[in-house]
Amino acid sequence: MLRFMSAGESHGECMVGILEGLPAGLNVDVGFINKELTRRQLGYGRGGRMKIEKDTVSILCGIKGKKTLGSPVAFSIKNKDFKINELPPISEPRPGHADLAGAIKYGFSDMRCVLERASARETVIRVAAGSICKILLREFGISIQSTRISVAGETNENMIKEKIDMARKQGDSLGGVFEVRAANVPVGLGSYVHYDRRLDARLGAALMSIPSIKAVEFGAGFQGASKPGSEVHDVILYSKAKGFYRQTNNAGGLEGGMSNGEIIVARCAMKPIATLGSPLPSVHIKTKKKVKASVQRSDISAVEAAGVIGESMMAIVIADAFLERFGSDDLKMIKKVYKLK
Ligand code: EPS
Repeated sequence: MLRFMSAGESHGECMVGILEGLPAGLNVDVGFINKELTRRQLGYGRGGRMKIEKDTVSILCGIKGKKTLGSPVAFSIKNKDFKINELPPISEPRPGHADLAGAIKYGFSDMRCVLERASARETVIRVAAGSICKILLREFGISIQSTRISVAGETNENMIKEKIDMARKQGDSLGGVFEVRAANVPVGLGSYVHYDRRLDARLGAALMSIPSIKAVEFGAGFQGASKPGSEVHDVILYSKAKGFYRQTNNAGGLEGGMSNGEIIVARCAMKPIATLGSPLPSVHIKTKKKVKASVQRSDISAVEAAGVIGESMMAIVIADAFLERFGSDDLKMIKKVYKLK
């Protein structure tokens, strides 16, 4: 089993992660991890923090030379904007953010204590872990990519920029939709035997866990619900060169909780970021008086970056399911088993 955990606050000293369950003998290309971290920082509409940070990973444990040892891999990313103890307290919860529920849950009156960990800064560690999983998956020809489909319902690049500029001027924020695709995934990852083994359930949970994601669909998703079965199910074909394959991919590469060999296609809906330059009404956490929600430095829109995070979450889940199916100790052995599949 591949396990992943992170720790770190947005303005703390650093973000740290542990990825456990990788096979021994995997060559970890730190340059590739750093490229992925840079991709997470990009996209029109990102905020001021991205001008401060230049995220780069330090591998702390689990690697000798450049190769994994089979032991847990630990890594860290420094926060240049390390100032957690100098930042002022926050008493005006932002609608749409973890602020209020988090403060009630943990008994804080200063919501700084919530937002520091609830911040999407944490996703930097997911991308570091996900890129290590991508390195593993590419040994087997599996690749994962994302595209931003729309921002605030708009698909044209220039119009998207205009919408983001307008939102910035008006102190607003914008959500959108991105798609993540995994190609060359072998048949049979996941299982139909229990809810928690289903690959679609595992992918769904991983993608839903990305901050601001409010909906995930696979393949034809919601559209499939309004069509007859004869128009939705993917006809099975066979050729010597391809083996079994499908005429269409409405299932998004997933049938019965398993990969079916077609491209896995997930689409995620991201709500607009909760921090607004022109804040919504709220209630002061102590006085209970009407106030405006707090305004923090933030992004206007981060749909492209969320796509990169989506790739990482997909990579972690697919790597886990892959190791489950083909073995997980020694990369050489896994390659032998994989050839026999
Ligand atoms: C982010 C870091 C944060 C935010 C953003 C994403 O940094 P700061 O709070 O210092 O500006 O820019 O997080 C949010 C929008 C949020 O609501 O949490 C990052 O590294 O991705």
